[in-house]
Amino acid sequence: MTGSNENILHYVDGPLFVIKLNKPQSLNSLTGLDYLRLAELVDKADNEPNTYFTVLQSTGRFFSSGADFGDISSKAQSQTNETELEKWLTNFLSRNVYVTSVFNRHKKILICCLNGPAVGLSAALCALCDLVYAMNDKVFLKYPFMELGLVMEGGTSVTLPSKLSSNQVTDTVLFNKNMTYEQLQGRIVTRNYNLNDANEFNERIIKDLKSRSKDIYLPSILGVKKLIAANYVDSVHRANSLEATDALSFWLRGEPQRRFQILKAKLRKHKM
Ligand code: CO8
Repeated sequence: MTGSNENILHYVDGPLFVIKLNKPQSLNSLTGLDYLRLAELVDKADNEPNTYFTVLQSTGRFFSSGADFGDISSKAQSQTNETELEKWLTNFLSRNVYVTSVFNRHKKILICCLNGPAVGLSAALCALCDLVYAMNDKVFLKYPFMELGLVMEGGTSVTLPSKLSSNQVTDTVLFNKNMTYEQLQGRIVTRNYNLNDANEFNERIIKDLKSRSKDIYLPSILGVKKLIAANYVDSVHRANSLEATDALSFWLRGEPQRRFQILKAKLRKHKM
């Protein structure tokens, strides 16, 4: 499996396959390899015969601050024999398309436990989950694609307008606003635990899911997932391909790399 075991932990507990981001010191920013490892674990959960719920959890004050700006800057500066097209096909397009499609085709119930904000591609993956639980009303999702010289990605051109109002999404994404708990409540976030401690929040969810799953015939829930997913899976696959190929032209202009470098140099940070 790709990447370090320490950055993303996982374990199986009865019908649950729990995946936990474990880089709180960088607010759970993820390198290209971390995103690949996350996708591999999600796929592993899909292939575990006794898994019905794939639970994404995290640590510290953010669920995830998105793509690691240091990683992208070092890829941008690396001197290789590759053309820019080859470099960004590998480091952007193929990874983004793969990670997004692994989430989109997942057959188990995908649950995102927001202990804090999620940004960028990680926030896009959150919008691909079937259930999203919030630790409290301070959580938000942020899609700073405009500020980074990018376009929508991770299926968000379909998932966000289908879950929220289309004009609200346009306003939020175009002007780099946070998607607040008030906007997410009942649309993306399905339950608020009203807690302040990430460990307690994570443990409560595991306990709740185990207790709730005792009373249901588990194979039926996969049948429900399959039927609901039939409404959107193809649209997200199509959007994933369009989004990534459109974004590639921005990478070839060099604008995202320039803006990630500014973040890395700490000359600027997103308004929260
Ligand atoms: N990458 C690397 N390190 C990060 C990141 C990140 N994305 N976010 C935070 N950190 C680090 C900070 O550098 C800091 O480290 P240190 O303590 O060593 O200085 C630590 O985490 C804490 O961060 P802050 O001090 O900045 O915490 P604040 O609460 O003041 O600010 C923010 C939080 C506003 C989230 C701020 O950290 C920020 O703006 N981060 C950048 C977020 C971002 O733009 N992410 C990328 C989103 S776009 C995306 O995900 C799609 C990219 C597609 C390419 C994928 C290729 C595979």
